[in-house]
Amino acid sequence: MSKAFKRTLITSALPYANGPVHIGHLAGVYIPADIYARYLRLKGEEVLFIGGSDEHGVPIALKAKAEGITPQEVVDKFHYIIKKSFEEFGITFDIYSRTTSPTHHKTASEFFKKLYDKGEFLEKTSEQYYDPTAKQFLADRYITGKCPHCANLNAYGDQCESCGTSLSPLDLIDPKSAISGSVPVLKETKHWYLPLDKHEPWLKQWILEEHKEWKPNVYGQCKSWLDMGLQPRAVSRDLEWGVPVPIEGAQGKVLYVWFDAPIGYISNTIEHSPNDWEKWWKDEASKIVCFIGKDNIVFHCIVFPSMLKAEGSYTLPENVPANEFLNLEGDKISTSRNWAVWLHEYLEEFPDKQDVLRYVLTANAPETKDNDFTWKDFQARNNNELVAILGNFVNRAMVLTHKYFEGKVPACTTLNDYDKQTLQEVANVKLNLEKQLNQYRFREALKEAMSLARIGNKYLADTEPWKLAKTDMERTATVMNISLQITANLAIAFEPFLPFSSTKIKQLLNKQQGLQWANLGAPYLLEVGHCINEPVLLFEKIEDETIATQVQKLQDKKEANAALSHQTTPQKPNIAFDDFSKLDIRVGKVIDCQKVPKADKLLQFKIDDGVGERTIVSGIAEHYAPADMIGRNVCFVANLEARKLRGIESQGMILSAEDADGKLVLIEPISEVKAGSQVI
Ligand code: B3M
Ligand code: ZN
Repeated sequence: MSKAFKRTLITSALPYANGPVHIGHLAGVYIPADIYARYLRLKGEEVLFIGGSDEHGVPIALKAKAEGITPQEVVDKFHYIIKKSFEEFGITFDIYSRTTSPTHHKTASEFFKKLYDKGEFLEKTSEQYYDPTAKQFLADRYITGKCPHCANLNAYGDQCESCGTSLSPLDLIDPKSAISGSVPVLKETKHWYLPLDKHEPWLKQWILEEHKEWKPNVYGQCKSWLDMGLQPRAVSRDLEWGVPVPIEGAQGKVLYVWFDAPIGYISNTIEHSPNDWEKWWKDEASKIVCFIGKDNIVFHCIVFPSMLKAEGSYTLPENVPANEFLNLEGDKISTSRNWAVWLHEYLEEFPDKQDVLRYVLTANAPETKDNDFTWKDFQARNNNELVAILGNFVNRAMVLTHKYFEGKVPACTTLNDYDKQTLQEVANVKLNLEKQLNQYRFREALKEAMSLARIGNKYLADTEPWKLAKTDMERTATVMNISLQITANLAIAFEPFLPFSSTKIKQLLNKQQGLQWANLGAPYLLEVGHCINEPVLLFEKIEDETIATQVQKLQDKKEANAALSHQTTPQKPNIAFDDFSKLDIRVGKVIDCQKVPKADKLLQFKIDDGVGERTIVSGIAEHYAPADMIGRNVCFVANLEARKLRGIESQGMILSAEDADGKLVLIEPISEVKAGSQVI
């Protein structure tokens, strides 16, 4: 922990370029990484902050196939959308590149080759599913079938997205190739494996003994992997899309996406600093910190370090501050179910409110456990914290200075004990803030920054300069000087968290220089006589209607999802009782039933409706045999306008229930009732 480092390399997980980024990405990885990078830069430290898109892997290839475009077209589309979102939210990557870049292909390829030449891989032949029609091996994701746990018919060979169970392709019932639909066969194929079992002893020492300071969620997950014992992991795949395996006889094989993606951190460093990239990766004095989400822990703490160790010339990560997951209104965020608040959509609805989201996602960050984002909490934190505490204090300091001192910083003459105590509290914030930031506790750190605004508010409330100004201008001047010094301190303290607001405070104060981290806590940031600008509100209240709109939008998404997955059809809008009473539903007895010629779905019924016979054509031929219908009591809409189906006039509609899979079941009274009885 107490190692002295000269510089810090910050990496953040490379998001898959198969969809835009959402609040979960921001909260879990990019905001904490950005806060850390900004903090270190503000301290004047040497920092390199690496980002980029992860553009390989089966889901991208699969998406391309489904949309009839190339994988390159898929990633081209999303790479730029993602990159733009990050820029808009002020994520200060020094480079945001991509794993389809030539530099990355070269770097990943050479990395593999070096390990291969050093004999660091095992070569193994095993049986894997092969599509005889498409003539290719099938990655786990390319095989679908019935889930053995929940009977979902569209489970993948690696996971059932319906019940969340991890699967292997051999678990699937009735497997099918997602490429051709044909039944796959088992066939032998050769792959290269990283023998993690061989790396286990040093990994245990390195993580369990030497990195006890890692966050408990990270340490705990590593420990349980290590306790279970590690197995060799394949680092190649039979696939067209990716970095080709750079050895003879490996046609049709690429590096496994989880082998090439972390090398992306290295490639992007090379792309950024081609001449001195090695100082970031190969000098013990560089501290490497990897920000990721919890599903990536094993790859960053066990697989990637083993790759680096096997290569031999790299430094290992010093810390991997992984976050847990952020849920949305009580449900897991999901790209495929469109259950997310997308960053580009947020900005359309809340233009210029990047900092509000940055604030809420930090204050509620899933640092130690999964957390929930709700629009109500978003509103409450904006209105009760940003507006009422931070914005309110800054505004009062500005307005009162204009009111009593024509917008000039007044002189601070004599400090009384209360002033001194307040300034001491202001000075104390720095240490507390640093302590939290150094331990990657960004929620707590944000609370510390906020405590500075609370100190300011309390100071104004206790000293009441609006009353003092009536009798004692000298004292008023001191109070306003101190209040403005606190405002300048806020610009520093919030810079890592709320960069846009920090810039605004600096503009309000008309002060761009001298607000580095080193000065945080100082009571002399603004010199006497300095002119400040006109007050402008930093934050605005978010009204109930705005929040109701967002909640409704999510509700609509939920209903659309339910309709899509056939789980429940969304309920139709309410109708008046009068509308309902217009329906005349009756019980009828089936006298005769025939198939309608040349119509697969239709049955022609003859029904005793209590007063006579009527003909009704119904689309249930796939569910019932005509002979089984005779003598049954059915319910039918009696007053539906007659219409012709296949030339037969249908005088009503027979009612049935439809289940999630489209199966139709006739509605029948539970005991005998006279034909013609009304259903009420
Ligand atoms: N693309 C998974 C993810 O986005 C993966 C991270 C790669 S980091 C090297 O969660
Ligand atoms: Zn399942």
